[in-house]
Amino acid sequence: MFALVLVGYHPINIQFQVIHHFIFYQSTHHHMKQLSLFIGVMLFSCLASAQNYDESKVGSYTLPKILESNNGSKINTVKDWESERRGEIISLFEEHVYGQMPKKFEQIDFKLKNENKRAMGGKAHLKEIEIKVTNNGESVLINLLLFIPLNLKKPAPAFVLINNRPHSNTSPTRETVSGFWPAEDVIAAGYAIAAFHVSDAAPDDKNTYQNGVLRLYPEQLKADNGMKAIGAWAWAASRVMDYFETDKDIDAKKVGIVGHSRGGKASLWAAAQDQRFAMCFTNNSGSTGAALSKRWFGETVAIINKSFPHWFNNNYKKFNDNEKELPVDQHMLIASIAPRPVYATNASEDLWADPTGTFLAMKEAEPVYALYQLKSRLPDNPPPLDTPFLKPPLGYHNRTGKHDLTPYDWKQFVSFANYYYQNPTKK
Ligand code: GTR
Repeated sequence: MFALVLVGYHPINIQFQVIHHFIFYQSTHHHMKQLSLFIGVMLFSCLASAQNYDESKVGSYTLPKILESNNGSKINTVKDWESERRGEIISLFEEHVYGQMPKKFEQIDFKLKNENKRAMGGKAHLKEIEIKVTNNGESVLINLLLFIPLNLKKPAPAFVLINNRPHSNTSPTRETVSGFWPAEDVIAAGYAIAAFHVSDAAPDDKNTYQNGVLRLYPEQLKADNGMKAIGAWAWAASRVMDYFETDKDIDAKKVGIVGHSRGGKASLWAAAQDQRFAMCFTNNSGSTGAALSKRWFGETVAIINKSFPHWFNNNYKKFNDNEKELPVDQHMLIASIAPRPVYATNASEDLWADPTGTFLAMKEAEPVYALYQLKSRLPDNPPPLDTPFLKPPLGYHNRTGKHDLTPYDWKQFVSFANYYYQNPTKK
């Protein structure tokens, strides 16, 4: 046991050597060997996955230059940005983080499975649509739930949630009403609200994530830069957009994509890839979402890849405990959505998702909005709790409380969208 006590005082490589030495040379009895192997592995994995919650330990880091192309030339204009740098950034994220985004498929069909023209006590029109996409002899079904406000000028602007929580959060009958998707509030504000569940696109499981969109694109599974679950969820969001373009009740030019946590990573990637999304809302999205990875605060690349190997491509694993080599950081993903507005959130009890790193990533995206003459209204430093910044192009708040998506968060999303579209209830 002496060797194990020592472990806590040594740098990680030495720790491993000490554990290894202890396990294989010091313990002679068979059971003792097994026990010490167990303890050693547990200890090693805890140490290897250590996260930092101390701002003073963040240290210095260098972010890749957002306004400089891969060949070193300066990006000074919208034209340079759009013709050169934006595409480079999307390719870097495809190659090293989220994987390729297949754009082609053979067929897409929309079937209205159920509707209620007087849902929510006569306040909304409910539509349940099955989106069937076929490619390569395989099909995937994405079930879309949609409420459209009645008694308002059509077409309606809309919010779509990438739902990564139980289906009961998005009840079509409204027998259960959840703060995660407060559809009544959003309808009352004059917006349509929609949701689809991530499991239709890619089950959120390392053994079965292939059983969805990836059946249509089997080649992706063989490529180190191939799409995985987060990519599949973002791909499905784009198919929802394909549907909206056919529904005369929806203003397809005013669709905001919303996601919480892992869903918020996907909402950013969806909006970056698909410029038809008018706005992006990324709630508590943290590591590989809206937070800077190179700060090494809260959840790290190594931790997320270890816990969720099915979210990001194989190449991303090369950056485990090696964030400094990443040719991108998450401010570039936010910036790739410009000039369209992005709203990011955090929660005070969710240091895992690095509130400060999220705020800083938003700030680091500002120069790209400035190319479009869009002045960010974010303050210079992380704002106090419960103080939303609601004027586009970049919005932010850090809510008191836990890691969650709540009616408070949605209320700010609606206000931010109102600024952008001018309040639809007032039209
Ligand atoms: C956590 C994960 C986060 C976030 C979260 C969630 O376990 O570490 O990156 O995605 O799950 O989706 O709620």
